[in-house]
Amino acid sequence: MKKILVTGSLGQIGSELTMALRNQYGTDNVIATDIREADSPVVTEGPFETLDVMQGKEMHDIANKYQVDTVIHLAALLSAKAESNPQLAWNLNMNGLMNALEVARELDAKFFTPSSIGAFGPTTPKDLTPQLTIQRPTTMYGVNKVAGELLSDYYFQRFGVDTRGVRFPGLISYVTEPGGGTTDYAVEVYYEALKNKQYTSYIGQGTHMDMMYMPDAVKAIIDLMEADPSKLINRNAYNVTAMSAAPEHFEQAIQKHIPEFSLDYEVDPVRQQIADSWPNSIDASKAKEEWGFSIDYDIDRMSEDMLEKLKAKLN
Ligand code: AKB
Repeated sequence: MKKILVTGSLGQIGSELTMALRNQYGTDNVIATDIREADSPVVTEGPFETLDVMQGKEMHDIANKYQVDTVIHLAALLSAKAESNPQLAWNLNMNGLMNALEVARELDAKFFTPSSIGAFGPTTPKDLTPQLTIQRPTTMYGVNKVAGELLSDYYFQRFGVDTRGVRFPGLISYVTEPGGGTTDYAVEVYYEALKNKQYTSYIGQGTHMDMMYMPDAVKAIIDLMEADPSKLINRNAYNVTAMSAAPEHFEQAIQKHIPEFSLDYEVDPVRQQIADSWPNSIDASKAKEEWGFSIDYDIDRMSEDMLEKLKAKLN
């Protein structure tokens, strides 16, 4: 990777990935784009262009101007938001992806886009969900993610575009909050623990979902993009995870640092139904085998770091 275009660079993944890529490959070699501008180092400390990913020609013109050799396409609507506006989700998630894949094809660029545990559905085996298994999701986001995995495979097989992807679990970060996902509670809980020592979870007790700390997610993207292409059998997209956790596990991990913290429940039926349709835990063995996926943070290490960094940020 030498000249990298990132879409959705002000989002939850983009704001950290862009800075990590600039550290690794040089500031001028990472062109950040987003539909909006913001007071963020992503905008102020390196090349930045405003871009609506639904405008294919504009995306092509920016990629061509900087002669990019890698496209990292992150702009998308998350699961809960997609459920409240499925038509917009289809337009943004699918047409944005198609435009980005076309840019990669035209410029002969490497390509990454994230899939999600949302690509699984209620008929998928729930525990240690295999890499290759039933994928009949019941959400618009899930439909988009499965179609995205297939479309990325298609661009690889039909046009030889070097497409790669992972199925991310819920991502937890202290830098940028997620917007409109089902797993967002796992970020909110840390903010509320520090601010109010109390959190009301919209996801019910005992509901397990896979989660990962953002530094591990950023590392996974960079490692996968650097991996030897001849080793990649399951390109689009690899199961990756760091932990399978339910709300009470976050409560226990936080209480090790804030003993008076308490958690109660007020379940949101829409997001609970989405969570219930997703796996309890996924099997990341193919990612480990094919490109050496590994993690540094379990729930305890993550909670310690998250609380420390968030405390500094909120003060
Ligand atoms: C969401 O909850 O929509 C995302 C995801 C798991 O893809 N965090």
